[in-house]
Amino acid sequence: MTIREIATTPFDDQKPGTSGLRKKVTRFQESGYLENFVQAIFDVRPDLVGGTLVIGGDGRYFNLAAIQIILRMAAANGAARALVGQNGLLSTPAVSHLIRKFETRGGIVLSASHNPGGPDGDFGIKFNTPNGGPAPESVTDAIHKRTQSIQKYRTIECADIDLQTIGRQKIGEMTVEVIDPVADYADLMAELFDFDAIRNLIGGGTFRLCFDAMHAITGPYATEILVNRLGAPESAVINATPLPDFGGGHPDPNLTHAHEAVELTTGEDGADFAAASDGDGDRNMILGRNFFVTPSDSLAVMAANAHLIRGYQDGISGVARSMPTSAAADRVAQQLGIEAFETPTGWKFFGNLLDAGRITLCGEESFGTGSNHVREKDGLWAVLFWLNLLAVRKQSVAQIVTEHWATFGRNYYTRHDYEGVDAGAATELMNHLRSSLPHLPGTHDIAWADDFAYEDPVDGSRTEQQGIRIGFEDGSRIVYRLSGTGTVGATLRVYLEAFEADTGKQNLETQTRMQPLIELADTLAGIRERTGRDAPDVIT
Ligand code: G16
Repeated sequence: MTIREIATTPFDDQKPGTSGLRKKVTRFQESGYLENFVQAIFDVRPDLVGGTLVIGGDGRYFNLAAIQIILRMAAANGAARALVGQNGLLSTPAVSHLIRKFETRGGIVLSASHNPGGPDGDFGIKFNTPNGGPAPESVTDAIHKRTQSIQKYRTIECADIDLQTIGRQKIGEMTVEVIDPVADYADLMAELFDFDAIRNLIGGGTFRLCFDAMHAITGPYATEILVNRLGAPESAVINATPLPDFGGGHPDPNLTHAHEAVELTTGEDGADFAAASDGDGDRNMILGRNFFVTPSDSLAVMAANAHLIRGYQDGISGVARSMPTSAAADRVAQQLGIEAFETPTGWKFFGNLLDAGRITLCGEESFGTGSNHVREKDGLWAVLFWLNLLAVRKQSVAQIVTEHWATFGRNYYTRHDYEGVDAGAATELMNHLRSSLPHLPGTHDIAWADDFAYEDPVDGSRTEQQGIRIGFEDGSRIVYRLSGTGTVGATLRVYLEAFEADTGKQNLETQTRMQPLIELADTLAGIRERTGRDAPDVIT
Protein backbone atom coordinates (compact mmCIF):
# COMPACT_ATOMS: atom_id res chain seq x y z
CA MET A 1 0.00 0.00 0.00
CA THR A 2 1.36 3.39 -0.94
CA ILE A 3 1.36 6.35 1.35
CA ARG A 4 0.16 9.45 -0.45
CA GLU A 5 0.71 13.10 0.43
CA ILE A 6 -2.27 15.19 -0.60
CA ALA A 7 -1.93 18.95 -1.08
CA THR A 8 -4.40 20.98 0.96
CA THR A 9 -5.11 24.56 2.07
CA PRO A 10 -6.00 25.78 5.57
CA PHE A 11 -9.56 26.42 6.77
CA ASP A 12 -10.02 29.48 8.96
CA ASP A 13 -12.50 27.96 11.44
CA GLN A 14 -10.67 25.08 13.08
CA LYS A 15 -10.22 26.50 16.56
CA PRO A 16 -11.47 23.92 19.08
CA GLY A 17 -14.18 25.21 21.47
CA THR A 18 -15.14 24.09 24.97
CA SER A 19 -14.79 20.48 23.89
CA GLY A 20 -13.05 19.90 20.56
CA LEU A 21 -13.99 21.05 17.09
CA ARG A 22 -17.76 21.05 16.48
CA LYS A 23 -19.30 22.06 13.18
CA LYS A 24 -22.15 21.13 10.88
CA VAL A 25 -21.77 17.71 9.23
CA THR A 26 -21.75 19.45 5.86
CA ARG A 27 -18.67 21.45 6.86
CA PHE A 28 -16.86 18.28 7.93
CA GLN A 29 -17.78 16.67 4.61
CA GLU A 30 -15.95 19.35 2.64
CA SER A 31 -12.88 17.99 0.98
CA GLY A 32 -9.89 18.23 3.29
CA TYR A 33 -11.77 19.64 6.30
CA LEU A 34 -11.57 16.59 8.55
CA GLU A 35 -8.24 15.56 7.04
CA ASN A 36 -6.58 18.89 7.85
CA PHE A 37 -7.61 18.72 11.48
CA VAL A 38 -6.53 15.08 11.85
CA GLN A 39 -3.18 15.79 10.17
CA ALA A 40 -2.67 18.70 12.57
CA ILE A 41 -3.13 16.27 15.48
CA PHE A 42 -0.45 13.96 14.07
CA ASP A 43 1.85 16.89 13.32
CA VAL A 44 1.77 18.22 16.88
CA ARG A 45 1.88 14.78 18.54
CA PRO A 46 4.97 13.08 17.10
CA ASP A 47 4.76 10.45 19.86
CA LEU A 48 1.81 8.92 17.98
CA VAL A 49 4.35 7.45 15.56
CA GLY A 50 4.82 3.83 16.61
CA GLY A 51 2.11 4.16 19.24
CA THR A 52 -1.44 2.99 19.85
CA LEU A 53 -4.48 5.22 19.39
CA VAL A 54 -8.08 4.60 20.52
CA ILE A 55 -10.69 5.69 17.98
CA GLY A 56 -14.46 5.72 18.35
CA GLY A 57 -17.53 7.86 18.27
CA ASP A 58 -21.14 8.20 19.33
CA GLY A 59 -22.56 6.66 16.14
CA ARG A 60 -23.90 9.90 14.72
CA TYR A 61 -24.12 10.50 11.00
CA PHE A 62 -20.64 10.63 9.36
CA ASN A 63 -19.09 8.61 12.24
CA LEU A 64 -18.27 5.57 10.11
CA ALA A 65 -16.96 7.56 7.15
CA ALA A 66 -14.80 9.68 9.44
CA ILE A 67 -13.33 6.61 11.15
CA GLN A 68 -12.26 5.14 7.80
CA ILE A 69 -10.55 8.43 6.90
CA ILE A 70 -8.81 8.63 10.28
CA LEU A 71 -7.64 5.00 10.17
CA ARG A 72 -6.01 5.54 6.77
CA MET A 73 -4.35 8.71 7.99
CA ALA A 74 -3.18 7.05 11.22
CA ALA A 75 -1.53 4.28 9.20
CA ALA A 76 0.05 6.79 6.81
CA ASN A 77 1.36 8.81 9.74
CA GLY A 78 3.08 5.82 11.31
CA ALA A 79 0.77 4.75 14.15
CA ALA A 80 1.44 1.12 15.08
CA ARG A 81 -2.01 0.14 16.31
CA ALA A 82 -5.55 1.49 16.45
CA LEU A 83 -8.18 0.21 18.88
CA VAL A 84 -11.61 0.86 17.38
CA GLY A 85 -15.02 0.14 18.89
CA GLN A 86 -17.13 -2.35 16.94
CA ASN A 87 -19.29 -0.51 14.40
CA GLY A 88 -17.25 2.59 15.20
CA LEU A 89 -18.99 2.97 18.56
CA LEU A 90 -17.36 4.05 21.80
CA SER A 91 -18.79 6.30 24.48
CA THR A 92 -16.55 9.19 25.50
CA PRO A 93 -15.92 7.78 29.01
CA ALA A 94 -15.18 4.36 27.46
CA VAL A 95 -12.54 5.96 25.19
CA SER A 96 -11.00 7.56 28.26
CA HIS A 97 -10.95 4.23 30.08
CA LEU A 98 -9.40 2.35 27.14
CA ILE A 99 -6.64 4.95 26.75
CA ARG A 100 -5.78 4.51 30.42
CA LYS A 101 -6.19 0.74 30.59
CA PHE A 102 -4.05 0.04 27.53
CA GLU A 103 -1.72 2.98 28.18
CA THR A 104 -2.09 4.30 24.65
CA ARG A 105 -0.63 7.54 23.34
CA GLY A 106 -4.10 9.05 23.16
CA GLY A 107 -7.43 8.74 21.45
CA ILE A 108 -9.73 10.44 18.98
CA VAL A 109 -13.36 10.93 19.98
CA LEU A 110 -15.91 11.63 17.27
CA SER A 111 -18.92 13.36 18.74
CA ALA A 112 -20.79 16.61 18.99
CA SER A 113 -22.13 15.40 22.33
CA HIS A 114 -25.68 16.59 22.94
CA ASN A 115 -26.00 18.48 19.64
CA PRO A 116 -28.48 16.98 17.13
CA GLY A 117 -27.15 14.60 14.47
CA GLY A 118 -28.06 13.54 10.93
CA PRO A 119 -26.96 14.92 7.55
CA ASP A 120 -28.01 18.44 8.59
CA GLY A 121 -26.90 18.04 12.18
CA ASP A 122 -23.57 18.50 13.94
CA PHE A 123 -20.35 16.53 14.03
CA GLY A 124 -17.26 16.88 16.15
CA ILE A 125 -13.76 15.62 16.81
CA LYS A 126 -11.43 15.93 19.75
CA PHE A 127 -8.08 14.52 20.76
CA ASN A 128 -7.55 12.96 24.19
CA THR A 129 -4.09 12.73 25.70
CA PRO A 130 -2.47 9.66 27.34
CA ASN A 131 -4.08 10.47 30.70
CA GLY A 132 -7.42 9.72 28.98
CA GLY A 133 -8.66 13.29 29.19
CA PRO A 134 -9.49 15.95 26.64
CA ALA A 135 -6.34 17.69 25.47
CA PRO A 136 -5.47 20.76 27.57
CA GLU A 137 -5.47 24.21 25.99
CA SER A 138 -1.73 24.09 25.29
CA VAL A 139 -2.37 21.12 22.98
CA THR A 140 -5.61 22.36 21.40
CA ASP A 141 -3.93 25.71 20.73
CA ALA A 142 -1.02 23.93 19.04
CA ILE A 143 -3.41 21.86 16.89
CA HIS A 144 -5.27 25.01 15.91
CA LYS A 145 -2.05 26.80 15.06
CA ARG A 146 -0.99 23.91 12.87
CA THR A 147 -4.32 23.97 10.97
CA GLN A 148 -3.59 27.56 10.00
CA SER A 149 -0.49 26.70 8.00
CA ILE A 150 -1.15 23.13 6.89
CA GLN A 151 -0.26 22.35 3.27
CA LYS A 152 -0.55 18.58 2.97
CA TYR A 153 -1.94 15.53 4.69
CA ARG A 154 -0.91 11.90 4.56
CA THR A 155 -3.15 8.98 3.72
CA ILE A 156 -3.03 5.49 2.28
CA GLU A 157 -5.05 3.98 -0.52
CA CYS A 158 -6.82 0.86 0.71
CA ALA A 159 -10.22 -0.79 1.02
CA ASP A 160 -12.44 0.12 4.00
CA ILE A 161 -11.78 -1.74 7.22
CA ASP A 162 -14.57 -4.08 8.32
CA LEU A 163 -15.75 -2.41 11.51
CA GLN A 164 -18.50 -4.94 12.19
CA THR A 165 -16.29 -7.90 13.00
CA ILE A 166 -14.32 -8.08 16.23
CA GLY A 167 -10.72 -9.01 15.52
CA ARG A 168 -7.46 -7.84 13.94
CA GLN A 169 -6.90 -6.41 10.50
CA LYS A 170 -4.06 -4.49 8.88
CA ILE A 171 -3.71 -1.21 7.02
CA GLY A 172 -0.16 -1.15 5.73
CA GLU A 173 2.04 -1.61 8.80
CA MET A 174 -0.70 -0.59 11.24
CA THR A 175 -2.81 -3.13 13.12
CA VAL A 176 -6.48 -2.28 13.52
CA GLU A 177 -8.15 -4.04 16.43
CA VAL A 178 -11.92 -3.90 16.37
CA ILE A 179 -12.99 -4.40 19.99
CA ASP A 180 -16.15 -4.89 22.03
CA PRO A 181 -17.02 -1.29 22.96
CA VAL A 182 -18.77 -2.20 26.21
CA ALA A 183 -16.95 -5.04 28.04
CA ASP A 184 -13.93 -3.17 29.50
CA TYR A 185 -16.09 -0.28 30.64
CA ALA A 186 -18.69 -2.57 32.23
CA ASP A 187 -15.92 -4.41 34.12
CA LEU A 188 -14.64 -1.10 35.47
CA MET A 189 -18.12 -0.21 36.75
CA ALA A 190 -18.33 -3.61 38.48
CA GLU A 191 -15.11 -2.77 40.36
CA LEU A 192 -16.32 0.63 41.55
CA PHE A 193 -19.86 -0.24 42.59
CA ASP A 194 -21.54 -2.95 44.64
CA PHE A 195 -23.38 -4.76 41.88
CA ASP A 196 -24.90 -7.26 44.35
CA ALA A 197 -26.53 -4.45 46.31
CA ILE A 198 -27.81 -2.77 43.14
CA ARG A 199 -29.10 -6.11 41.82
CA ASN A 200 -31.05 -6.63 45.04
CA LEU A 201 -32.56 -3.17 44.68
CA ILE A 202 -33.55 -3.20 41.04
CA GLY A 203 -34.07 -6.91 40.45
CA GLY A 204 -36.52 -7.31 43.34
CA GLY A 205 -39.59 -6.48 41.28
CA THR A 206 -40.83 -3.50 43.32
CA PHE A 207 -38.29 -0.79 42.41
CA ARG A 208 -39.22 0.86 39.12
CA LEU A 209 -36.33 2.12 37.02
CA CYS A 210 -36.01 3.77 33.63
CA PHE A 211 -32.90 4.75 31.69
CA ASP A 212 -33.36 6.82 28.53
CA ALA A 213 -30.46 6.30 26.12
CA MET A 214 -32.04 8.82 23.70
CA HIS A 215 -31.09 6.65 20.68
CA ALA A 216 -27.48 7.51 21.38
CA ILE A 217 -24.34 5.72 22.49
CA THR A 218 -25.37 4.55 25.97
CA GLY A 219 -28.00 2.10 24.67
CA PRO A 220 -25.61 -0.87 24.39
CA TYR A 221 -23.79 0.09 27.60
CA ALA A 222 -26.99 0.45 29.64
CA THR A 223 -28.41 -2.80 28.26
CA GLU A 224 -25.26 -4.74 29.17
CA ILE A 225 -24.89 -3.21 32.63
CA LEU A 226 -28.44 -2.55 33.84
CA VAL A 227 -30.22 -5.45 32.14
CA ASN A 228 -27.64 -8.23 31.63
CA ARG A 229 -25.47 -7.68 34.68
CA LEU A 230 -27.87 -6.08 37.17
CA GLY A 231 -31.15 -7.78 36.33
CA ALA A 232 -33.33 -4.83 35.34
CA PRO A 233 -36.12 -5.72 32.91
CA GLU A 234 -35.28 -5.02 29.27
CA SER A 235 -38.08 -2.45 29.19
CA ALA A 236 -36.14 -0.36 31.74
CA VAL A 237 -33.81 0.91 29.01
CA ILE A 238 -35.74 3.03 26.52
CA ASN A 239 -34.59 4.40 23.13
CA ALA A 240 -31.77 1.85 23.42
CA THR A 241 -30.67 1.59 19.79
CA PRO A 242 -28.07 4.15 18.68
CA LEU A 243 -29.25 5.87 15.48
CA PRO A 244 -27.25 8.19 13.19
CA ASP A 245 -29.79 10.97 13.73
CA PHE A 246 -30.74 10.00 17.30
CA GLY A 247 -34.24 9.27 16.00
CA GLY A 248 -34.63 12.94 15.09
CA GLY A 249 -34.28 13.88 18.78
CA HIS A 250 -31.94 16.14 20.65
CA PRO A 251 -29.78 13.83 22.80
CA ASP A 252 -29.42 16.26 25.67
CA PRO A 253 -30.39 14.89 29.09
CA ASN A 254 -32.29 17.80 30.58
CA LEU A 255 -35.89 18.49 31.56
CA THR A 256 -36.76 19.76 28.09
CA HIS A 257 -35.19 17.14 25.85
CA ALA A 258 -35.35 14.04 28.07
CA HIS A 259 -39.04 14.56 28.75
CA GLU A 260 -39.91 10.84 28.46
CA ALA A 261 -37.91 10.09 31.59
CA VAL A 262 -39.52 13.08 33.33
CA GLU A 263 -43.02 11.87 32.43
CA LEU A 264 -42.28 8.35 33.68
CA THR A 265 -41.34 9.67 37.11
CA THR A 266 -44.28 12.05 37.38
CA GLY A 267 -47.35 11.28 39.48
CA GLU A 268 -48.03 9.19 42.56
CA ASP A 269 -47.26 5.97 40.72
CA GLY A 270 -44.25 7.39 38.89
CA ALA A 271 -41.05 5.37 38.60
CA ASP A 272 -38.73 5.39 41.63
CA PHE A 273 -35.73 6.41 39.57
CA ALA A 274 -35.05 7.57 36.04
CA ALA A 275 -31.99 8.83 34.27
CA ALA A 276 -30.85 9.85 30.81
CA SER A 277 -27.55 10.33 29.06
CA ASP A 278 -26.46 12.27 26.00
CA GLY A 279 -25.12 11.60 22.50
CA ASP A 280 -21.69 10.38 23.60
CA GLY A 281 -22.57 9.07 27.05
CA ASP A 282 -20.75 11.51 29.28
CA ARG A 283 -23.68 13.51 30.61
CA ASN A 284 -26.41 12.41 33.02
CA MET A 285 -29.74 13.57 34.40
CA ILE A 286 -30.98 12.01 37.64
CA LEU A 287 -34.66 11.92 38.59
CA GLY A 288 -36.58 10.45 41.50
CA ARG A 289 -40.36 10.20 41.71
CA ASN A 290 -41.58 13.75 41.11
CA PHE A 291 -38.06 14.94 41.81
CA PHE A 292 -35.31 16.44 39.67
CA VAL A 293 -31.77 16.45 41.05
CA THR A 294 -29.88 19.45 39.73
CA PRO A 295 -26.41 18.47 38.50
CA SER A 296 -24.91 20.84 41.07
CA ASP A 297 -26.77 19.08 43.89
CA SER A 298 -25.90 15.69 42.44
CA LEU A 299 -22.19 16.45 42.76
CA ALA A 300 -22.65 17.69 46.33
CA VAL A 301 -24.67 14.61 47.36
CA MET A 302 -22.04 12.33 45.81
CA ALA A 303 -19.25 14.10 47.68
CA ALA A 304 -21.12 13.85 50.99
CA ASN A 305 -21.88 10.14 50.49
CA ALA A 306 -18.82 8.88 48.63
CA HIS A 307 -17.58 6.90 51.65
CA LEU A 308 -20.66 4.66 51.28
CA ILE A 309 -19.61 3.56 47.80
CA ARG A 310 -17.01 0.81 47.35
CA GLY A 311 -14.75 2.63 44.90
CA TYR A 312 -14.56 5.69 47.20
CA GLN A 313 -14.83 4.11 50.65
CA ASP A 314 -11.46 5.45 51.75
CA GLY A 315 -12.70 9.01 51.31
CA ILE A 316 -12.18 11.64 48.65
CA SER A 317 -9.17 13.92 48.38
CA GLY A 318 -10.97 16.97 47.06
CA VAL A 319 -13.78 18.14 44.83
CA ALA A 320 -13.91 20.50 41.85
CA ARG A 321 -16.75 22.19 40.01
CA SER A 322 -16.87 24.44 37.00
CA MET A 323 -17.36 28.09 37.88
CA PRO A 324 -21.03 28.34 36.81
CA THR A 325 -21.90 25.21 38.86
CA SER A 326 -23.51 26.03 42.22
CA ALA A 327 -21.40 26.17 45.35
CA ALA A 328 -23.29 23.24 46.94
CA ALA A 329 -20.24 20.96 46.65
CA ASP A 330 -18.00 23.60 48.29
CA ARG A 331 -20.15 23.39 51.43
CA VAL A 332 -19.62 19.63 51.61
CA ALA A 333 -15.88 20.02 51.03
CA GLN A 334 -15.70 22.52 53.85
CA GLN A 335 -17.39 20.14 56.26
CA LEU A 336 -15.22 17.22 55.15
CA GLY A 337 -12.11 19.36 55.46
CA ILE A 338 -11.02 18.71 51.88
CA GLU A 339 -9.98 21.04 49.06
CA ALA A 340 -12.58 22.56 46.73
CA PHE A 341 -11.71 24.04 43.33
CA GLU A 342 -13.60 26.33 40.94
CA THR A 343 -12.47 25.82 37.33
CA PRO A 344 -13.53 27.29 33.97
CA THR A 345 -16.23 25.47 32.00
CA GLY A 346 -14.75 22.49 30.16
CA TRP A 347 -13.83 19.05 31.45
CA LYS A 348 -10.25 19.54 30.32
CA PHE A 349 -9.67 21.83 33.32
CA PHE A 350 -10.22 18.97 35.77
CA GLY A 351 -7.47 16.83 34.24
CA ASN A 352 -4.49 18.29 36.08
CA LEU A 353 -6.29 18.24 39.43
CA LEU A 354 -7.26 14.58 38.94
CA ASP A 355 -3.79 13.57 37.76
CA ALA A 356 -2.20 15.32 40.74
CA GLY A 357 -4.57 13.53 43.15
CA ARG A 358 -5.91 16.87 44.41
CA ILE A 359 -9.51 15.86 43.64
CA THR A 360 -11.46 12.60 43.44
CA LEU A 361 -14.85 13.93 42.27
CA CYS A 362 -15.76 16.73 39.89
CA GLY A 363 -18.82 18.02 38.15
CA GLU A 364 -20.57 20.68 36.16
CA GLU A 365 -24.00 22.24 36.03
CA SER A 366 -24.20 21.11 32.39
CA PHE A 367 -25.21 17.59 33.50
CA GLY A 368 -21.68 16.26 33.90
CA THR A 369 -20.26 14.40 36.88
CA GLY A 370 -17.24 12.17 37.14
CA SER A 371 -14.36 10.93 39.22
CA ASN A 372 -10.75 9.84 39.00
CA HIS A 373 -11.79 6.49 37.44
CA VAL A 374 -11.46 8.11 33.98
CA ARG A 375 -10.65 11.63 32.73
CA GLU A 376 -14.03 12.43 31.17
CA LYS A 377 -17.39 13.00 32.76
CA ASP A 378 -19.34 9.79 32.82
CA GLY A 379 -23.11 9.43 32.45
CA LEU A 380 -23.64 5.77 33.36
CA TRP A 381 -21.12 6.00 36.17
CA ALA A 382 -23.28 8.72 37.74
CA VAL A 383 -26.41 6.60 37.32
CA LEU A 384 -24.72 3.62 39.00
CA PHE A 385 -23.42 5.85 41.79
CA TRP A 386 -26.97 6.95 42.52
CA LEU A 387 -28.40 3.43 42.30
CA ASN A 388 -25.69 2.18 44.66
CA LEU A 389 -26.49 5.04 47.04
CA LEU A 390 -30.22 4.26 46.97
CA ALA A 391 -29.41 0.61 47.67
CA VAL A 392 -27.19 1.45 50.65
CA ARG A 393 -29.24 4.23 52.20
CA LYS A 394 -32.58 2.53 51.52
CA GLN A 395 -34.19 5.91 50.93
CA SER A 396 -35.79 7.60 47.94
CA VAL A 397 -33.98 10.13 45.76
CA ALA A 398 -36.13 12.92 47.24
CA GLN A 399 -35.38 11.86 50.83
CA ILE A 400 -31.65 11.78 50.21
CA VAL A 401 -31.58 15.23 48.61
CA THR A 402 -33.89 16.95 51.10
CA GLU A 403 -31.86 15.52 53.99
CA HIS A 404 -28.77 16.87 52.26
CA TRP A 405 -30.32 20.34 52.08
CA ALA A 406 -31.29 20.17 55.74
CA THR A 407 -27.66 19.46 56.63
CA PHE A 408 -25.82 21.76 54.23
CA GLY A 409 -28.46 24.28 53.13
CA ARG A 410 -29.95 24.44 49.63
CA ASN A 411 -28.40 26.21 46.68
CA TYR A 412 -31.42 26.98 44.52
CA TYR A 413 -30.16 26.89 40.96
CA THR A 414 -31.33 27.43 37.41
CA ARG A 415 -29.77 28.09 34.01
CA HIS A 416 -31.48 30.06 31.23
CA ASP A 417 -30.21 29.55 27.68
CA TYR A 418 -30.83 31.89 24.75
CA GLU A 419 -29.85 29.87 21.69
CA GLY A 420 -28.92 30.96 18.18
CA VAL A 421 -28.63 34.61 19.20
CA ASP A 422 -26.97 37.03 16.78
CA ALA A 423 -23.23 36.66 17.51
CA GLY A 424 -22.57 40.42 17.35
CA ALA A 425 -25.41 41.20 19.78
CA ALA A 426 -24.17 38.52 22.18
CA THR A 427 -20.63 39.88 22.13
CA GLU A 428 -21.91 43.41 22.73
CA LEU A 429 -23.93 42.20 25.70
CA MET A 430 -20.85 40.58 27.24
CA ASN A 431 -18.71 43.66 26.53
CA HIS A 432 -21.34 45.87 28.13
CA LEU A 433 -21.29 43.71 31.27
CA ARG A 434 -17.50 43.64 31.32
CA SER A 435 -17.27 47.41 31.15
CA SER A 436 -19.88 47.87 33.89
CA LEU A 437 -18.06 45.57 36.34
CA PRO A 438 -16.34 48.36 38.34
CA HIS A 439 -19.64 50.18 38.89
CA LEU A 440 -21.77 47.22 40.01
CA PRO A 441 -20.73 46.66 43.65
CA GLY A 442 -22.90 48.73 45.94
CA THR A 443 -25.89 48.69 43.59
CA HIS A 444 -28.74 46.11 43.85
CA ASP A 445 -27.03 44.54 46.94
CA ILE A 446 -24.14 43.45 44.74
CA ALA A 447 -21.10 42.60 46.88
CA TRP A 448 -18.58 41.87 44.10
CA ALA A 449 -18.35 41.40 40.35
CA ASP A 450 -15.60 40.11 38.08
CA ASP A 451 -14.66 38.39 34.85
CA PHE A 452 -13.60 34.90 35.93
CA ALA A 453 -9.95 33.97 35.39
CA TYR A 454 -8.35 30.71 36.47
CA GLU A 455 -4.82 29.90 37.40
CA ASP A 456 -4.24 26.16 37.26
CA PRO A 457 -2.77 25.23 40.67
CA VAL A 458 -0.84 22.34 39.12
CA ASP A 459 0.85 23.81 36.05
CA GLY A 460 0.33 27.53 36.69
CA SER A 461 -1.33 28.15 33.31
CA ARG A 462 -3.79 31.04 33.25
CA THR A 463 -7.15 31.19 31.44
CA GLU A 464 -9.00 34.48 31.24
CA GLN A 465 -12.45 35.87 30.31
CA GLN A 466 -14.32 32.76 31.41
CA GLY A 467 -17.60 34.42 32.32
CA ILE A 468 -19.00 37.42 34.18
CA ARG A 469 -19.72 36.67 37.84
CA ILE A 470 -21.90 38.90 39.98
CA GLY A 471 -22.09 38.07 43.70
CA PHE A 472 -24.73 39.43 46.08
CA GLU A 473 -24.63 40.25 49.80
CA ASP A 474 -26.85 37.25 50.62
CA GLY A 475 -24.64 34.76 48.76
CA SER A 476 -26.77 34.72 45.59
CA ARG A 477 -24.97 34.84 42.27
CA ILE A 478 -25.58 35.57 38.59
CA VAL A 479 -23.15 34.32 35.93
CA TYR A 480 -23.21 35.20 32.22
CA ARG A 481 -21.26 33.22 29.61
CA LEU A 482 -21.31 32.50 25.93
CA SER A 483 -21.36 28.80 25.11
CA GLY A 484 -18.32 27.28 23.43
CA THR A 485 -20.13 24.25 21.98
CA GLY A 486 -22.85 25.68 19.74
CA THR A 487 -22.57 25.72 15.96
CA VAL A 488 -25.14 28.39 15.03
CA GLY A 489 -24.81 32.04 16.11
CA ALA A 490 -24.16 32.46 19.82
CA THR A 491 -25.77 30.85 22.85
CA LEU A 492 -26.02 33.07 25.89
CA ARG A 493 -26.13 31.18 29.17
CA VAL A 494 -27.34 32.89 32.33
CA TYR A 495 -26.73 30.91 35.52
CA LEU A 496 -28.60 31.88 38.68
CA GLU A 497 -28.00 30.68 42.21
CA ALA A 498 -29.51 31.54 45.61
CA PHE A 499 -28.62 30.01 48.98
CA GLU A 500 -31.28 29.02 51.51
CA ALA A 501 -30.33 27.69 54.94
CA ASP A 502 -33.86 27.72 56.39
CA THR A 503 -35.40 24.23 56.00
CA GLY A 504 -38.87 25.80 56.01
CA LYS A 505 -38.01 27.60 52.77
CA GLN A 506 -36.18 24.84 50.93
CA ASN A 507 -39.14 23.37 49.04
CA LEU A 508 -40.25 26.25 46.84
CA GLU A 509 -40.62 25.95 43.09
CA THR A 510 -37.24 26.98 41.67
CA GLN A 511 -38.33 29.52 39.04
CA THR A 512 -40.68 31.19 41.52
CA ARG A 513 -37.97 31.39 44.16
CA MET A 514 -35.51 32.81 41.62
CA GLN A 515 -37.86 35.31 39.94
CA PRO A 516 -36.37 38.50 41.45
CA LEU A 517 -32.86 37.38 40.47
CA ILE A 518 -34.04 36.42 36.96
CA GLU A 519 -35.48 39.90 36.47
CA LEU A 520 -32.35 41.55 37.79
CA ALA A 521 -30.23 39.45 35.39
CA ASP A 522 -32.20 40.97 32.52
CA THR A 523 -31.94 44.50 33.92
CA LEU A 524 -28.16 44.29 34.37
CA ALA A 525 -27.42 42.82 30.95
CA GLY A 526 -30.33 44.12 28.85
CA ILE A 527 -30.99 40.62 27.56
CA ARG A 528 -34.42 41.26 26.03
CA GLU A 529 -33.38 44.50 24.44
CA ARG A 530 -30.09 43.23 23.03
CA THR A 531 -31.15 39.75 21.90
CA GLY A 532 -34.71 40.58 20.91
CA ARG A 533 -35.84 37.54 22.95
CA ASP A 534 -38.67 37.62 25.49
CA ALA A 535 -37.79 34.34 27.14
CA PRO A 536 -35.03 31.73 27.20
CA ASP A 537 -35.20 28.79 24.79
CA VAL A 538 -34.20 26.23 27.38
CA ILE A 539 -34.48 26.38 31.16
CA THR A 540 -32.65 23.80 33.24
C1 G16 B 1 -18.85 20.21 27.00
C2 G16 B 1 -17.75 20.35 28.01
C3 G16 B 1 -18.31 20.71 29.34
C4 G16 B 1 -19.18 21.95 29.24
C5 G16 B 1 -20.25 21.73 28.20
C6 G16 B 1 -21.04 22.99 27.92
O1 G16 B 1 -19.63 19.11 27.32
O2 G16 B 1 -16.99 19.19 28.14
O3 G16 B 1 -17.25 20.94 30.21
O4 G16 B 1 -19.77 22.23 30.47
O5 G16 B 1 -19.65 21.36 26.99
O6 G16 B 1 -20.17 23.95 27.44
P1 G16 B 1 -20.68 25.33 26.88
O7 G16 B 1 -21.42 25.97 28.03
O8 G16 B 1 -19.46 26.06 26.48
O9 G16 B 1 -21.64 25.05 25.74
P2 G16 B 1 -20.10 18.09 26.19
O10 G16 B 1 -20.98 17.13 26.91
O11 G16 B 1 -20.82 18.94 25.19
O12 G16 B 1 -18.85 17.51 25.66
